[in-house]
Amino acid sequence: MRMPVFRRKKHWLAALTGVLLSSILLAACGENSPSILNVAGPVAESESSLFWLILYLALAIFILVEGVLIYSIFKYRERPGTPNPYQNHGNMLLELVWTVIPTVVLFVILFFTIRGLLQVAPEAEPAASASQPKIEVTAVGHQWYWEFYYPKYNVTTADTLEVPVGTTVHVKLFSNNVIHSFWVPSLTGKTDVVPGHDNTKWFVAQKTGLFTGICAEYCGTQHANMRFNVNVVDNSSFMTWISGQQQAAAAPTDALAQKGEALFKNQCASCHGIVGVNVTQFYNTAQECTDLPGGKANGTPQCLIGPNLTHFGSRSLIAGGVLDNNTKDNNCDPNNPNLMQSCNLAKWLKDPQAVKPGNDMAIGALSNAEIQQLIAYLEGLK
Ligand code: HEC
Ligand SMILES: [Cu+2]
Repeated sequence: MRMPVFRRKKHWLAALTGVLLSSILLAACGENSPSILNVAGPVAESESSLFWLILYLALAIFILVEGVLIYSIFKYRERPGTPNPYQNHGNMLLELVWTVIPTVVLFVILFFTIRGLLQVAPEAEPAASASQPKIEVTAVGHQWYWEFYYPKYNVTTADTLEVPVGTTVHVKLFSNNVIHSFWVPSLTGKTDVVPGHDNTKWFVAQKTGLFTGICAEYCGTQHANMRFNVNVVDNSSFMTWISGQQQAAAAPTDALAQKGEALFKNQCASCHGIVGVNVTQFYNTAQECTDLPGGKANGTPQCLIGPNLTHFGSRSLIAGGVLDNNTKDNNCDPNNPNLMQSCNLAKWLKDPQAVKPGNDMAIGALSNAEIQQLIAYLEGLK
């Protein structure tokens, strides 16, 4: 009896599977999508080349094996009266061939994997030179946002890591709470941020633009909202940005913002620092806020639990990327009659627990007028 090899229904299933699989691949192709295939630096390049190598090898083997299989199914299918085929069980040559070929393939993959490991290892970090000094940054994993401290410039920021293009960035990873994992798919692989064990990593961004960073280790309920941006800019923009960030917060001039500052001192200064208002300078959390002797506990002026807000108005994300700041459709003009609906900071201040349930910003309810004053103040801190 002849078996129909493909039934209509199976045909459709195969087509559907193909479409679904290709949509997974294509989903990684959007601009700015956090993917190792969206390469913007040597570490990601090494990772993605290994991915493609393994994919192409697997594809070649798949096509070969399936080709022979399908060919055999048609060519040698049972017909009425065909005798039993030749039995080659125990054929030494065949056994050897199909043991040796996979071994060789796996050794090829092993070779390129080890090469990749060496390419991204801490030892492979490009050396600094007089013309190309490194940027040193300490990335501090909080629950649930990233803080970035530049020891050389004594600058602290949150949610956005600003770096110059073509420069080696040496990142020290610090946590004084739980284990996080620092990952910027387009630029560099994942490295755990372990309390009591400071890992380091490095990357070089080869093109300017905004790249998404992610916490890649489950670290509590809002783990998924612990994103950050890496903003890669040219050298002179970076230096301009640094000198702006080094300044203390500008004293507000208009009445609304002045009320906002007073409110901040009253209700927010126990968790947030603003240089020139409730703290005198930026500080190195990784050095000062440890459990070691000389370290300070959360709540002391150096170790406040919330992000430093000195230049909040210049940042692009709010609270680990749960909301955008500074986008076009985000209208935070304090005189805008629709402020409560159109400004993301208003949504955050109205009810931070609704926006990001479980986060550590526990505050009493603020009136719309108070929120308006705080927005006038905080968005003005450029
Ligand atoms: C009990 C401590 C606490 C108090 C009080 C507090 N905050 Fe926060 N705030 C936090 C924490 C923690 C975060 C980060 C939350 C997260 O991302 O998970 C935060 C985040 C923010 C952010 C986002 C900053 C960024 O860079 O992402 C703003 C803006 C902010 N708070 C404003 C305020 C204002 C204004 C007040 C006073 C009305 C206030 N906070 C009071 C703890 C506090
Ligand atoms: Cu985390």
